[in-house]
Amino acid sequence: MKHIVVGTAGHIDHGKSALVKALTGVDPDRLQEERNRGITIDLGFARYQDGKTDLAFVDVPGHERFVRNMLAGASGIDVVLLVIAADTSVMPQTREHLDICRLLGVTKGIIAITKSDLVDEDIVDLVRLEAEELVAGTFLEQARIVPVSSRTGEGLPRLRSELSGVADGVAGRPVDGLPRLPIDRAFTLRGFGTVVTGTQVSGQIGHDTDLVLLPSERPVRVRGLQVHGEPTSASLAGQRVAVNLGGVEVEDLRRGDTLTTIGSMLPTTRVDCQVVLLSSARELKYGARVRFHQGTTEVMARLAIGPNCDSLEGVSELFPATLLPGARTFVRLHLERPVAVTRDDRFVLRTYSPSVTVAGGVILDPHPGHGRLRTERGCVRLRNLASTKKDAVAVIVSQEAGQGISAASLVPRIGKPLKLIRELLDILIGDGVVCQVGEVFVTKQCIGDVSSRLKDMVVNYHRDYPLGQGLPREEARERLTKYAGVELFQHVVSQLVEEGTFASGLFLSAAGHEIVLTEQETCIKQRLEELFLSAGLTPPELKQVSIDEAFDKSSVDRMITLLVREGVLERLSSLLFHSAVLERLKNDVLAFKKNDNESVPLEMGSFKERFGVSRKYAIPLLEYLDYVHVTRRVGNERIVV
Ligand SMILES: Nc1nc2c(ncn2[C@@H]2O[C@H](COP(=O)(O)OP(=O)(O)OP(=O)(O)O)[C@@H](O)[C@H]2O)c(=O)[nH]1
Ligand SMILES: [Mg+2]
Repeated sequence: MKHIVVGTAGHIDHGKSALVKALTGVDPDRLQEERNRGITIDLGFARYQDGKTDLAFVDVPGHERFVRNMLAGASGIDVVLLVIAADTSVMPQTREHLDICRLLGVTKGIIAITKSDLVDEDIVDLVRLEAEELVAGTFLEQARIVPVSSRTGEGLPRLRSELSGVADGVAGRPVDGLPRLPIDRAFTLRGFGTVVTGTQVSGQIGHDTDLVLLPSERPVRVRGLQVHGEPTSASLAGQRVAVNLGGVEVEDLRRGDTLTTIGSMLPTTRVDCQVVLLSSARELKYGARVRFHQGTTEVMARLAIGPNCDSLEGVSELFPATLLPGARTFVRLHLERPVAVTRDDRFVLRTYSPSVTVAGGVILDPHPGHGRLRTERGCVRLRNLASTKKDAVAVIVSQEAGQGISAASLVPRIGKPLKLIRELLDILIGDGVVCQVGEVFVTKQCIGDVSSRLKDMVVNYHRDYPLGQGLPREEARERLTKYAGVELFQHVVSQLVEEGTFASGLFLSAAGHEIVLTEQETCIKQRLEELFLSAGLTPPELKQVSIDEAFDKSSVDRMITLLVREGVLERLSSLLFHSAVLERLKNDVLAFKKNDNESVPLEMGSFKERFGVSRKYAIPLLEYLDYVHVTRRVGNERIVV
């Protein structure tokens, strides 16, 4: 069974509801108020089957005050049934509804000239001409025009057959997309609880699926499902769906909410998009407050105008101050309430007051950040976003810079399932544009940028600290926080070590970097070594180290640091010893043991006496011997082990 959603469109009182009733046998005007007043206020639903096709009808109100309801119904339809009454012909909402269908990207439809029983054939022909003129240049240009009378039934069989013909040409929607149902109605059904309905935009929703309501991000569970009025275990894209929900009260739901799976979409208050202003509309100024209609949502928005989509000539044209009729322009919409939208979503803009449909567009990035729009860079970004999905992924990855972005986080940005995102990332990796670093993806350019920053930092370090052993990793990472997340930083360091640019080690230093000493420094170093060697176990205190008045203190200190780093000198608490001296001490102490393997006691007193040192030296030296496992403390005693 093929499922098609047909939406009515047309001016008030032109016979839309009567036609739906004549076709389906069901009166779509279900509200008492609608029946009393004889007008449609809110969406109505009906259906009939024709062979293997199930046609679901969404009947919309024609009254100009209820265009917002019309918009909620028109989103998600496959075919529009544009209704024009033979006795009054084309009227304002005929035009507005047609504009809306165009802006929402509806591609198929039929024109019904209703109330044909009220006029003679000449008038029908005149209305046909006016209809043709109206739809010239639109998606309905080639549409069939069928005169009908809901009162006499004339023309209905032909209309049914034309509808089936159009339905045959409707391509099935992909069911492997993200599950998504914009809610157009929510009510309580006795014995069931909360029920919501809508036209499913994409994907599949199954029984017992855990879903999330957006923008509230409230988790809910599917307790039951109906498609076109029949119970089912799963609903698919393109179907009219009723979902019995667990975990939510009807008061917590409203038209415009979206039902989707966790992680598929995120609420947003800022979107970058491409819009086109209707040729019939007045220009829209920068900052204008407009009504944003997407799916079944309506929210107020402010317009920030970006670059013109098409023109490259002249800066004033590239960054227009107003949206001009007919022009395609990139804009950023600042929404006054969070909504669940994603890339490729079509929307309609209406002026605030009076409410008139003026523009439509498509979303390019549902989470654009704060990057500038009206710059050359902003322009390049938007053009790439408007290009292929692959280019859009590359733009978003580059926007996340050194922090990178995971494949899962790209899902709500691109509005496509993880599998497709991974495929796009693989292509970008193959193209050499993007790299995977741990869990995240970053552009190759960004890696190159971090890498050259790091190399510069190390070069500068060696210049500023010629005797330094290298830039501490942690310091480098902190200084690069703005440019690289932890994962990227580690990646770049390993890469630089691997390719032989950096030496491996705790500190970051250029491979092959050698410490070059001045003649004076070499001399100081040598003299220091001699001094500590000859001082043996009783070296001078650090403060008192003096080799020659001629040498400045800081050079001496630097050479001491260098000798310590090279392992020539060893620091034992506040004293420095030559390593050869300590080595000799170790051997001398071990020699106490002679040949037997028994432990020999070693007391402070005997140590002082044997090595001729005072307590000041004996304490650190004995602790050192413990440390290197030559001696061991047992209670208050110390033994040679
Ligand atoms: N003579 C005649 N009257 C019709 C026909 N179709 C509708 N009507 C009458 O036209 C009036 C309006 O019809 P509706 O079907 O409610 O019009 P609508 O387009 O749904 O109006 P809204 O939903 O309010 O925009 C009703 O009184 C209908 O009985 C028709 O084919 N012939
Ligand atoms: Mg109606």
